[in-house]
Amino acid sequence: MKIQVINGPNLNLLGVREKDIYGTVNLGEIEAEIARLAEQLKCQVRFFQSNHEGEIIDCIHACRSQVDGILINPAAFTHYSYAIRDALAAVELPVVEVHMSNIYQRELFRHQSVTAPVCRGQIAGFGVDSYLLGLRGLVNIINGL
Ligand code: CA2
Repeated sequence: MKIQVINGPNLNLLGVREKDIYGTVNLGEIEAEIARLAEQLKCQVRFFQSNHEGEIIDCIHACRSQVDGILINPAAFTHYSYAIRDALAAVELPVVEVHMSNIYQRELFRHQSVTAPVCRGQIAGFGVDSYLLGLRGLVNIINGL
């Protein structure tokens, strides 16, 4: 089983700034935790991060016929990128959306996710655990559980 993990804009700055909201862990450390869990769950994970909408869309397109599911934190694109939403819908793969922060506790503009309706589920508010819970959920979906 192969899973593509996608992280959107500014997540490369995790652990460097805004530590009060997102904690002190950096993206490399999050990816290492995901990789550790993936090994336990016997799936292969590959990682992609970009600050550019088009690159994220290209990555989603490349998932077709290459992976079994997508775990994505679209970051701020969550709230307005119809292009990423369309790309996720087009590949017809199970997608789980994750957010480190509880977007529903924050500014009003973060309460809307335009991408969540084309995902199988969304997990928000558990910090790094959002990724780990999301991965477990995605693997279960792929296994038909
Ligand atoms: O809670 C999440 O995971 C978010 O997807 C993070 C996004 C935000 O736009 C979403 O509303 C919720 C932002 C990630 C930016 O991360 C930074 C990290 C350090 C310094 C600046 C930004």
